[in-house]
Amino acid sequence: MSQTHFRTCHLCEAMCGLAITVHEGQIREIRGDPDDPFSRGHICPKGAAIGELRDDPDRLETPLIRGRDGRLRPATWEEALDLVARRIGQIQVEHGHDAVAIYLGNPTVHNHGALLFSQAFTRTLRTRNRYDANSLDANPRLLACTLLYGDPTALPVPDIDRTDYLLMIGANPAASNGSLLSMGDVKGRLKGIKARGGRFVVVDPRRTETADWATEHVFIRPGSDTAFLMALIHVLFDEKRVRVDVAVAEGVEHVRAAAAPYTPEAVATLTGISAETTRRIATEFASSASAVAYGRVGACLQEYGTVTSWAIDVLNVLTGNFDREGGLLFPEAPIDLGVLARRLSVAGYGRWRSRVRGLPELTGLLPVATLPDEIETPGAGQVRGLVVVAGNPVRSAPNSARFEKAFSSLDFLVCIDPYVGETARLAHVVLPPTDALERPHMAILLQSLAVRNIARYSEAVFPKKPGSKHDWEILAELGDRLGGLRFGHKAVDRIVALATRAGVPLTPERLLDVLLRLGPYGAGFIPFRKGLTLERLKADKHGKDLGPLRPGGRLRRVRHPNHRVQLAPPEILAELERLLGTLETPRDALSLIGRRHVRSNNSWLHNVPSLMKGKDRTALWIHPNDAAARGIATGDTVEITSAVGTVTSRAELTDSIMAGVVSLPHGYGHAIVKDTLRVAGRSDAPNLNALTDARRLDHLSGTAALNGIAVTVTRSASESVTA
Ligand SMILES: Nc1nc2c(c(=O)[nH]1)N[C@H]1C(S)=C(S)[C@@H](COP(=O)(O)OP(=O)(O)OC[C@H]3O[C@@H](n4cnc5c(=O)[nH]c(N)nc54)[C@H](O)[C@@H]3O)O[C@H]1N2
Ligand SMILES: Nc1nc2c(c(=O)[nH]1)N[C@H]1C(S)=C(S)[C@@H](COP(=O)(O)OP(=O)(O)OC[C@H]3O[C@@H](n4cnc5c(=O)[nH]c(N)nc54)[C@H](O)[C@@H]3O)O[C@H]1N2
Ligand code: SF4
Ligand SMILES: [Mo]
Repeated sequence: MSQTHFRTCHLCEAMCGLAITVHEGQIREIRGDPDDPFSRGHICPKGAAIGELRDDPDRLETPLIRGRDGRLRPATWEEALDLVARRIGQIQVEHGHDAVAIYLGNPTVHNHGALLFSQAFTRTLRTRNRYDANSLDANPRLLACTLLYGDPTALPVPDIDRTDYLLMIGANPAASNGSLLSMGDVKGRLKGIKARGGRFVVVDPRRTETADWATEHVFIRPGSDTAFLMALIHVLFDEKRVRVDVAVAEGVEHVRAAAAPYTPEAVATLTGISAETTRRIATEFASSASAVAYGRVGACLQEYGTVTSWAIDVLNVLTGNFDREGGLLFPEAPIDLGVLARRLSVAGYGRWRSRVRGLPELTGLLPVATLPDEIETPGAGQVRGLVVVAGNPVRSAPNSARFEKAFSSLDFLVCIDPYVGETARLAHVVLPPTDALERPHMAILLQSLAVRNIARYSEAVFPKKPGSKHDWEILAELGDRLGGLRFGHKAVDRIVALATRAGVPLTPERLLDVLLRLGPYGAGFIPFRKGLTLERLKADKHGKDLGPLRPGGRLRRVRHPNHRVQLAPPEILAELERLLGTLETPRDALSLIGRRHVRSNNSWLHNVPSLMKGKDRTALWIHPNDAAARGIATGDTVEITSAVGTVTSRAELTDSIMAGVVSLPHGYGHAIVKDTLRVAGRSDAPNLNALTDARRLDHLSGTAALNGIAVTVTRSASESVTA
């Protein structure tokens, strides 16, 4: 008998509805669910391959412990969990709480059990050395929103379905399927802009797959976006196109003054964009019936990432497109994470600083780029133990060699991970969780970033295998051994303790039910009252459409006095001063940027055979002029050298990349794990982060500037390619 399960895909932010047909315990077919109101039947190759992750023979089935011979050997859960708790306890007793650090990787975002329980586990450790993948990704935007709106969870999204003009800066949703912006059916939605007569302009050093759906593509030099955006803002003031209600925002005059020196002419050399193009884009943006600017990884992972993210939102506010249909809107998700974040004191910036480099915390987490400094620098608070939950910093963070060396020197490293990848390879203990299809799924975070208000909860497709544990169970059991999980909020912790004693222990599902009941569509705790509860949501197999985004979110989400947007935070103005001094900096070196492909996902989907098929997609892309100047032809082996390392790659000539810019895919460098990731290990693609530099950070947020790396590229004498 076959059965079809409907489920939200957990692999990326698009939240596609999948229809998974299972026959006798095996997946027979995976299709897009045409009845999913959000994704409308859309699916990508990763969603179709989701079952291969569960069946992967390299997936761990038992915990691993490093033996005296230095090898990882299978162990029982009791043995492994006891050991982890004992070692963490010992290190903290001897050296203090901060001597144990924790790093939360990207997949925790797509796993509500891990997301909620890692919050509690982090607090249980009572360490200030907490890090997450946002400091390799979204923190510039989170900080910009903290400064503008007073809350890192106040993240408005572009109203893609209704806008007349989309200005997209450093994002490639055709490959990534969107980020900090959840939009099922990405292609349909983005192509829809042009189809309804709107404009869609992509600003990117590469003419991307997304640019093919746009009405215009503009090349920009990596890292120069702030200058470009300030020039757009300059033109708005210059041409008297600023339309902002004083009740909505304050600081307009400071922005005017700050933008004054940034004439389109002054920034043209730095950006590579002609003054004429800059003026035209500003004018067209401001005169569209509605318009919205949006930026993502390309905008964030640069030295002025926070200012760039700020300027993007400022452009929206100054043109009257903030909190308005067709512009920027705050979603109303079924679970209000803002409330939770405030209760748990997540919201905040600079409340403490990292010990060695003095980098600020944001949302209670420190920039991971400095973790090796914290491990290698002696003194009180030196990190000696590390817990990695669903992360691979040895590939995802800048300067991999440094991470590898620092992690190898740890007294104790535990990874909660289904694979022995580049980071887990260095661990003393590896704790493997169940596969995603063996657990229920609710994309609680992404529903707060969606272009329509939606709610969806999916049941597990398969029962979990006997003796296996979900991520949250692993975290809960470790928490128990360390004296009990705690959220660090007195009332919450008391309720959890009382309930546990009464035989109702905390589970992700119980927490979801409470959060849904308390949310904006919730039933509360009054029996028979209308509204969402977990049970009721379960009945909606294809998900629940809660309607289009609505204006008015400013009053709910902006936390500054009178709900007014603060356009001119002093931190930002100071950065703009600093930037002014660099406008004339000559750039001789080639500038290296990363890229994503739809069949890949950060560093960990390369072990899926069907996704690795097809022609090689990992070459160094280089413009024909730059190649000619170096005697390089397509297929040649080249050496790429930065301030921190050298890698070899094949070269591929393409005019889809701007002259002066080269590109490598991010997330590779698997040759070193060829015995434990046997499919991924066959790829000889180099590791991009062997070249990135942990010293190059966005000043305000401490986020690694992983793009725009100065490199030299030379034709290699030898023909062998190594990772
Ligand atoms: N140069 C460069 N570097 C980058 C980027 C870039 O564009 N350029 N992008 C950055 C970005 S945006 C991000 S988000 C980071 C990501 O950085 P990380 O989160 O550190 O790395 P991932 O590659 O996502 O690795 C995820 C790990 O989690 C494991 N995993 C997968 N599913 C689960 C699960 O359900 N439970 C558990 N416990 N483990 C699981 C995988 O096996 C893998 O080891 O990388 C960043 N690094
Ligand atoms: N298939 C796939 N999907 C993914 C992922 C994946 O690895 N693979 N990763 C997921 C994650 S964790 C994230 S955060 C999102 C990221 O989602 P996106 O940000 O949409 O993805 P990227 O492909 O990194 O797009 C960044 C774009 O910025 C450009 N760029 C680089 N430097 C600059 C610059 O200085 N200025 C400008 N203007 N542009 C620049 C790049 O050429 C690239 O086109 O994708 C998510 N989805
Ligand atoms: S686009 Fe993202 S959510 Fe949709 S099927 Fe692909 S990986 Fe899954
Ligand atoms: Mo990311």
